[in-house]
Amino acid sequence: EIPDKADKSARPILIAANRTCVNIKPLGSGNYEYGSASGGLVTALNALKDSTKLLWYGNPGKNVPSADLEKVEEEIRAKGAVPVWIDAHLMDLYYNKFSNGVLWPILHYHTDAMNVDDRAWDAYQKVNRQFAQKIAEDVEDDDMVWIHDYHLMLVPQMLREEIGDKKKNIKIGFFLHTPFPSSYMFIRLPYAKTILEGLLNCDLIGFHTYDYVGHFLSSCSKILHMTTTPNGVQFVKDGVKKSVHVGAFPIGIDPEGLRKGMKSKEVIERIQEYRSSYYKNKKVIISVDRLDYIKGLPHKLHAFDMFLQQYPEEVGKVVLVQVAVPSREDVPEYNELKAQLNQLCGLINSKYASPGYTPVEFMYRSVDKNTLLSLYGMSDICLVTSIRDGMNLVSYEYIACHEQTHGQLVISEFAGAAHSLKGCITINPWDASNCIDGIKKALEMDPEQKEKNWKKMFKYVSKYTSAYWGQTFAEELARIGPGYSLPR
Ligand code: GDG
Repeated sequence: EIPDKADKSARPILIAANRTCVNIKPLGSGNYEYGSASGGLVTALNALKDSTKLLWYGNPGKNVPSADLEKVEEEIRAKGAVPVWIDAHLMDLYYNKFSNGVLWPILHYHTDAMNVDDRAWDAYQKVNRQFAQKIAEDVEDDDMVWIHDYHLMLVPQMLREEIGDKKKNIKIGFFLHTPFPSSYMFIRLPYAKTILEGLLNCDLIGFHTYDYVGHFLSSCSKILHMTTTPNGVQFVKDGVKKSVHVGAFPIGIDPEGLRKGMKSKEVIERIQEYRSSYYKNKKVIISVDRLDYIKGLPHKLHAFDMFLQQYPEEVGKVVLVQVAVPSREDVPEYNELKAQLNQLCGLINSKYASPGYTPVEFMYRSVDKNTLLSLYGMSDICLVTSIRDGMNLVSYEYIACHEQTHGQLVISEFAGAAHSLKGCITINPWDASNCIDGIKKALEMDPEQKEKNWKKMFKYVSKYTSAYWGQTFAEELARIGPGYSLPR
């Protein structure tokens, strides 16, 4: 049974993620403002918070002087979070250099961007140890600990080490928000064996899709020579038989929240304004991505360029609106990509623009929620060209916002979401002519077919929500106990 929130004495589920759900902002003279962090994981776990108490470990964004540490920690704890303070230099090595400079590229098959560096690996281990120590201070018998994402892959093992045999039946779950690559790719990582062995201290490991589950299991069998079954790994450690459950838990969104947002006066008026002015008599393709090489932005721009070249009658009629959210600006590859995209947009716009028509509207910034909903709502097609993407929530959100208009989704087969959504148009972003056909098909689709497609996609998005995801993972973790047994 997962702990019931209504029961005041119930223990919370301990959550660990790089960033915690509370942000702090120093106001000077020892005063701080506390806000809630935003992002996919916060939204997804907020749904679980309705039924269960959570205590969320992570870095709150800003460090505070040592004199304020105790007071600030108390304030943050009162909001259901626990700060893990990470020194700025260590943070750069652990976050920018290792998590985003080594792990992120290899998990997305992008080894060209993988810069292996032992100092960064050392920092990664230190920060994971800090998380483990902080959690170990609070954890109690029978607690459930749910660790998130590639930043914290050593925490399960380190937490077991920190707890030793002091606490009993602690259950540890881990969820990876990225893809897990094929074993032939993962083995290129010099620390592959240590990371896999670390993860196998969990009771339950979850991925977005069955493909990723399969890749993880084959890494365990090929790299660690372990016996696997379709839903787990069995092995003997220090003479004790262990079993780790591995499964697919596809993440979702909060469609109800988005539908409500779409009914707000501001969003309705903005959509009307967009459609009756800037985009009057035009077809709009919307794309919303963090500016990241996994999102295939150059591939998209190249395909759109080819589309306008192949169909000159569409020049002046079809607009690509790309929101590119600044991301990881301290990692060199991201700045190089930004320069490349500016250049590509310039080339396309200089080729096809005319007074009143800019083929690519490229916005390098994040937008507020109502703007995002208005952009989703006013557009005819959502185009996702990720070259790898764990799931891709933008595609789900777009569907949830098109109840009246049945906008179509053209999505890369390399995004996890393409495999769950029946009714989308899948494309290979490496194949420009295939992307062009996908865009054309979506633009020319008749209204009945559009409605049929949309209904299938909406059915999925409405059922497999973020609440469903959080609940099923937590229930599964609760069900598989008693926890991972310690060597005796
Ligand atoms: C990782 C994995 C996996 C984006 N721009 C704005 C904005 N957003 C919101 C979207 C959406 C979220 O950010 C992006 O989620 P995605 O899933 O599309 O992509 P990643 O950021 O790469 O997420 C991914 C996910 O984790 C969850 O496991 O699906 O594969 O890479 O919710 O709406 N929100 C606002 N303004 C923006 O400008 N308000």
